[in-house]
Amino acid sequence: MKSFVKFALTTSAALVFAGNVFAADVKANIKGMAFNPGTITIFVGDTITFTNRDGAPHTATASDGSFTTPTLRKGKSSTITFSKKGTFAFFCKIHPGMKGEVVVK
Ligand SMILES: [Cu+2]
Repeated sequence: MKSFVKFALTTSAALVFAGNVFAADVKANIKGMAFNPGTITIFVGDTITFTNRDGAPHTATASDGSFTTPTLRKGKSSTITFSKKGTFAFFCKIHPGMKGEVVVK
C-alpha cells in the first residue's frame, strides 16, 4: 500500500510538469542598441520581461501590433504575456533598426 501511494504521487507530479502549469518568465535585456537575446523562444502562457539597460529609451513593439512595451527608460522593465503560438517579429519604435523575434511554441 505504501509503495502504491508513492507511485501515485510521483506520477501526478510528472503530469503537472508535462502540462507546463508553471509558466516561465524569460528575461530579455535591451543593451547596446540591441535586443539580447535577439530571438526568444518560449511556450504559450510564458511571459517575457524586457529591461532597458541603455541610456537611450527603447520599446519592444510587435511588427503586427499584437504587443508593445511602453517607452522604457534606463533600468525600467515591462512584462508581456504570450497566449498564442507563432513567430512574432518586433522592433524598437524609437530606433526601428533594432529588431528581434519571439517564437511561441
Ligand atoms: Cu530603441
